[in-house]
Amino acid sequence: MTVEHTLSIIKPDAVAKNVIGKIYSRFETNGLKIVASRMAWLSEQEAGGFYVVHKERPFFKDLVQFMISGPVMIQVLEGENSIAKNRELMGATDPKKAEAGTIRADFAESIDANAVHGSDGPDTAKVEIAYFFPELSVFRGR
Ligand code: IDP
Ligand code: MG
Repeated sequence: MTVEHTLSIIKPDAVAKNVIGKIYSRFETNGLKIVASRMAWLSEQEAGGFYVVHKERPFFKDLVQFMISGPVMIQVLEGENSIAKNRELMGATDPKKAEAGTIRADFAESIDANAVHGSDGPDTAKVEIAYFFPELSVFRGR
């Protein structure tokens, strides 16, 4: 297995709930290392650019408004199989369908406010890491 990097975001709902540390602890106890991080209050343009793949979806406008409703914590996670591992720890997009013990089951309220983002594959991980950490070429999926 190869060491991968993936982009994770703790969304405004989870930051407001004061559970950054609890979510970081899930990463750390499951073999994912935080190798870059920064807190940011995204602009509409930054959030819209990040979610551009969802531009035509009916929920796009609400998603962007939610993502700019407060600060977010953005991190690069490193580890074997980290992309799939992080998705597993996150749980299903809709917290009501997320497995018990996952981040979304434990910390999220709804499909709109669902606590975390995680890259869904090697290509998106590469693009998303470069989007928020353009200076860290070492983490661009190599
Ligand atoms: P993911 O975050 O689990 O990868 P995506 O399908 O990539 O899910 O959707 C991105 C984000 O858009 C979700 O995390 C969620 O916040 C929001 N979203 C997805 N589907 C819906 C929906 O049907 N209604 C409202 N918001 C949605
Ligand atoms: Mg996604």
